[in-house]
Amino acid sequence: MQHNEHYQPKSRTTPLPLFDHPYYINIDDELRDEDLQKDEFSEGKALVVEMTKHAWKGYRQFGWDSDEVKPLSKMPLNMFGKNTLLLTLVDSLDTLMVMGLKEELAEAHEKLKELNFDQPLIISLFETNIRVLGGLLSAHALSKDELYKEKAIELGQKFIAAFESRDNVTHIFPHNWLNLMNQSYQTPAERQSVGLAQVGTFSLEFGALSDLKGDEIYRKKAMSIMAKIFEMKCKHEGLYPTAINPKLILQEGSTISLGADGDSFYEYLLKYWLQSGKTDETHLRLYQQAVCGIKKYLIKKSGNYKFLVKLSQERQNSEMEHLTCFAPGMLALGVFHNATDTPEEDLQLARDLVESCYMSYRMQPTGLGPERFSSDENDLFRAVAGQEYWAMRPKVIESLFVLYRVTGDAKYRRWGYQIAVSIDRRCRAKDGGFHGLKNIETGEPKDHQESFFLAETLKYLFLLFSSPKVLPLDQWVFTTEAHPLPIKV
Ligand code: DMJ
Repeated sequence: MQHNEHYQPKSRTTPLPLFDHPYYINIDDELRDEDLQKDEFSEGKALVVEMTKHAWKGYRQFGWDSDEVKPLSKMPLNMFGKNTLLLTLVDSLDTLMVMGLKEELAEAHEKLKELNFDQPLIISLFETNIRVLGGLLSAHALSKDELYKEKAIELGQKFIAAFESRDNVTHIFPHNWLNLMNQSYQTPAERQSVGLAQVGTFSLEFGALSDLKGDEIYRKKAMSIMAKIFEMKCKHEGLYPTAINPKLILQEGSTISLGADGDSFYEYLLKYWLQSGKTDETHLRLYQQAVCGIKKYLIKKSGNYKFLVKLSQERQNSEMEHLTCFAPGMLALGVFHNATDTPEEDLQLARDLVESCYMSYRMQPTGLGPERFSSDENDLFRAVAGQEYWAMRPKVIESLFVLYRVTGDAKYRRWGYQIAVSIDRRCRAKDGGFHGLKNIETGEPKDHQESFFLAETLKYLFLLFSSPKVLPLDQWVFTTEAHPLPIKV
């Protein structure tokens, strides 16, 4: 069967049994635990390196002067209007370095010299911070190449305007929309509230930029945002509403989630403590509280599985988001670094949650999971209506990577390999690049290769199959866009 032919799923009232669909890749029997548990799993690495070259080729051929690529129609795509920040190129630098793809890296380095931040481009501060600033900082940390440092400092300079309004009044929560010609923009909705993850995901990048530049201004900005959020009296033990009222008024029944709008705020509590060389006790304490809150309010048990769901109007929702699948990795990383005094419980929870995330892939005809899946006992792992798409996100693979590093359990590499093969078979565009899926049951393609597919999805797969000595977890901390930054000693 050709990869773009559409599979017609049987109608089903019960979950699809494993192995019962034409695309299922039966590699379980072919892979032995002894092979998977070798220092590196070379078969997996070789597959992912080839996939990365193919993804790069698609961008190189059809998206080179732009942010991303539509690999099926072979057209470029820009994220913020007409101009470009070369998103895929910058997001991929450290992936190319880690995989040793020298030719690709050399052409990226050359092209980067053309990147100009003095353009009338209205950018999302959040996205540009995690993808571009994070990408440059990490590329510099890995290579010590001055070009990456210069570009990071140049971009950081632009960010300061987001903390000022048009009349130059400084404020704590930055505007998300920023004109790179040094003007901040605030939408009416942003005046009402700011997204928790949107404003709470600067600490790692701004901390690293301050160290690089020898100027504390960035760290101070990030820390003052966090301090402001920490002032809120949270009703749910360490958990904050996903929409923060700038006056810090806690609204009854607000949504609490480790999915969209909440996720990386919690991730950065733990990771900023790590980046600080485990000196920032406030971030650690708040991470510990958040873990208690997660266990108390957000875990739902259904059949033999556990789910991390969201709370709306004080009630648990019955869906789990793909985005939330970063959380098992976060919990396991906390265990690795002795962040809480309940390591066994946390690791078991991480294991249970990552299994549900994996099952959300495994139960689909394409082997790739939906954006949101059901935790209802009669409907376990089924895609929620309207959420049947696979957006090329890394979150499940990211957690498999951390879980493998922390436990050495072969099954996490096995599951990752199944996913890698599914991506390769279902999402490869013939002449270069990979695409997402509009529907994980029918396999209908979405003509878009996300920059984070190279930055995160492929990098985490590669690291899952690599020796744990590559970017060891006690020396590097990964930003929410999977850009490794050094941990202070
Ligand atoms: C990435 O840009 C980052 O992982 C971010 O934290 C959330 N969205 C995408 C991938 O899902």
